[in-house]
Amino acid sequence: MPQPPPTTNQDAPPEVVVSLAAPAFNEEQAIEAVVEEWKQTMDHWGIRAEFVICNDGSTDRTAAILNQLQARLSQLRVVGGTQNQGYGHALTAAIQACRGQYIATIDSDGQFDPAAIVDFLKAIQADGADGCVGYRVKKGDTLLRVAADRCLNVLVRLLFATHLRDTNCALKVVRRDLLQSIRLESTGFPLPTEICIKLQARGARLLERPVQHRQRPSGESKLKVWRTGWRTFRFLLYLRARARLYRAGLLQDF
Ligand SMILES: Nc1nc2c(ncn2[C@@H]2O[C@H](COP(=O)(O)OP(=O)(O)OP(=O)(O)O)[C@@H](O)[C@H]2O)c(=O)[nH]1
Ligand SMILES: [Mg+2]
Repeated sequence: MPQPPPTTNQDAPPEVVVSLAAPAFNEEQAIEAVVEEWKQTMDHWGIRAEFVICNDGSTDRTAAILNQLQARLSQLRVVGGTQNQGYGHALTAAIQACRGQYIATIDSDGQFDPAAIVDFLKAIQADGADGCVGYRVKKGDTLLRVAADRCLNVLVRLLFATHLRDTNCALKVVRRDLLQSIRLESTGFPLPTEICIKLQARGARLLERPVQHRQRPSGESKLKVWRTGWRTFRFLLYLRARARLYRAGLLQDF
């Protein structure tokens, strides 16, 4: 069983090893089974975990289901308001509310097997790394989505000289103190990529592990490929400009 690392963070409850941080928007068909799967997996491996979900303005029964789940699962905390502010905004709110030694970012639609988090924690512990990021094998997506992700990874490598294979894979485990200290700006789908770029700029040592990616079991995708692609492109150029100013000493924070 992965043990918590030594921490200097006084406010960290030492008993929580990992906080699963996830956004949820209109996931009424999946959310209960997903949270149950998280709990069963963490219990099976004897890992003390908490689940932090940001639901911002779902128009279906997601909020009601989460309320019922919260009443019987003490590890579950739900954050977020009534106004929908986007994937990145929601995931950042969940990250900021986490209290475990590590934060595992994950989607709430059931596309990722939570057992991968156990695998990541073991790898981090064996290596002493700061975090571990997933790369999706046999991606459960359409050809267009797979192609778009490949283009994104090439672009990120060119602009930021990163060695990482799948920066926009939502599944990552990172030391909480490190992740919470990073200024995250993306309110949309580029957030997992922004996390990788900024961790790398901090000199974080990151491992990579393969993760299975299931097809969305139910509900609807919130990602519109062309719109997201264009917004991601603009955001990466903005980040690149900031990175240059930071390296030139003209910005205090990247
Ligand atoms: N709170 C919140 N969650 C969101 C928002 N947009 C997406 N999500 C959640 O973020 C996760 C990823 O969104 P998806 O639409 O599944 O995106 P994706 O996995 O790239 O797309 P698919 O593979 O088609 O499912 C899911 O758990 C969504 O419920 C949002 O605006 N607010
Ligand atoms: Mg999905």
